[in-house]
Parts: sequence; structure tokens; C-alpha cells
Amino acid sequence: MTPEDRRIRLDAAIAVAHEAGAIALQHYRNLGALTIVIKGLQDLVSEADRETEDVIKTRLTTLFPEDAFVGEETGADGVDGHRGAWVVDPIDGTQPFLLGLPTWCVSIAYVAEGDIQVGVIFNPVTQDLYTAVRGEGAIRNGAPMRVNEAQLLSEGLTGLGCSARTSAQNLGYIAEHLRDAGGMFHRCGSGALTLAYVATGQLIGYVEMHINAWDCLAAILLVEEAGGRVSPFLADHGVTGGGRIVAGGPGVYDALVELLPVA
Ligand code: LIP
Repeated sequence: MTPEDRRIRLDAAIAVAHEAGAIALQHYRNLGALTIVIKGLQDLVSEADRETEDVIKTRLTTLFPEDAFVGEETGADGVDGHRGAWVVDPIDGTQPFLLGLPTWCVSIAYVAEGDIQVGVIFNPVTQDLYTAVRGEGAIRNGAPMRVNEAQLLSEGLTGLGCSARTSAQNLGYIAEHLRDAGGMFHRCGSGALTLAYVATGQLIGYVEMHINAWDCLAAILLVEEAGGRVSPFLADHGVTGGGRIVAGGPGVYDALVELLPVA
């Protein structure tokens, strides 16, 4: 990809994130009108997710018909390992969204040539826009982002992602080892947004036993372009898979890795 190819896709992703975010925000301000479906334990969805994803998919596949698309609600379309792929969570933080809590976002990643090239995360409630282009740094609302320079887990808060995909035993293991290190966890219900807080330096790191590609790929680029380290999620799980993730500043990354149980 050329820098111009990346720039064109960044500009499109930002425009689509704003358009889709406005649609999601309208639903957020009228939650009583939504039909909530229980997908599984602590896993909800409403027509807001699907409507928002449909707009994102239609816009991006129309602008870039040569690209594949992966969405949390509509699945994989055209993924063949060769074409560039958009990887999208229309509303990451579905539970906070449906509870009227502000910690949710639109997450749009573009993956090509075996790497995350563009990442965009937009929180329509706060109007915070987080963007990154491979090799060009990470930006929040026009200002550069840098990860926290903490050297110890006791020097700040660590984001902790957890869903029914994480066992109570493994959650306890992580919490116990973090507390023993003098750390403290922070969970907001959106892995993408919590990883963005790592890129801004507000949190010193993030761990989760199982996160999906659409939840994290955009945010992984934010953290890496903000000077952070991230486990090899794309290499291990691709654009449609899921698994463990560790992300943080270089001073605490190895300690964060030790928080997760081996198996
Ligand atoms: C969320 C993830 C988060 C996880 C939550 C939930 P969703 O995604 O971003 O990492 O801990 O349980 O799965 O379901 O809100 O799109």
C-alpha cells in the first residue's frame, strides 16, 4: 500500500464513523424504542447494532468494491487472505450502550498486506475521535497520543476485558496477580475504547483472555502507533478470529503478559 492508499481509506473511515456514530447516537437517546435480543450470557444486541453496521458496510464496500468486509453482526464477506479487509464493530460496548452508559464506540480497522493499516475509533457521546495510520502515529482529536511510561503495574490502572468467554477461574487469576503487583483494574465494557485509553496513556495497559478481531484491530494500531507493545493478535487470530490480548507501554508490557494464565 502507498501512503496515499492509506490516506484515502483513513478519510473514508473517519467520514463513515461519524455518519454511523450519529445513527447510533440517535438510538442511544431513544433506548426505550429498541428491541433487545439476548445472544448469550451477558451478550446483547439490538437493531441499533445491525442498522449501524449496515450503513458502514454499504458505504465502505461501495467506495472500495475490491475490499472484503468483516462485521460483528453481518460476518465475513469476501475474505480470501489476499484482498484488503475492513474489520468493523459498529457498536463496541453494546451493554454500556443499552444501559445508557457512555463507554461505547464505533470501531473501524483496515487490514491489508498482513498488517493493520488504518484504525479509527469514534465515541459519539464524547465526540472523541481516535485515529492511526501505520507508520504515521496515533491522533486523538487532532493531538498526538503516547502510551504511559509506567515501569510498574502499581503506577496506574490496567484495563481488564472480560466476557462470558472468560472463566471465573481465569478472571480470578488475573485479578489476584494484578492486585499482588500493587495494580488495579478498570473495566468499561468496550475493549476497543479501553485500548484507546491505553494509547492516550490514561491506562497503563490492557489484558483480556478472549477478545474478537472486530473489537480490537483498530485499537491495536492506535496503541502500536502511540509507542506501545501489543501481543501478535492479527498473526495469531486473523481478521475473523478471537483470543487473548495484551497491550501496554514498553515499561510494563512484560509484567502484563505475566498476568494471564498460561493455558
Ligand atoms: C465487548 C468487547 C470487550 C468484552 C465485552 C464485549 P461488544 O464487545 O469489546 O472486550 O470484554 O464483554 O464482548 O460485545 O460490546 O461488541
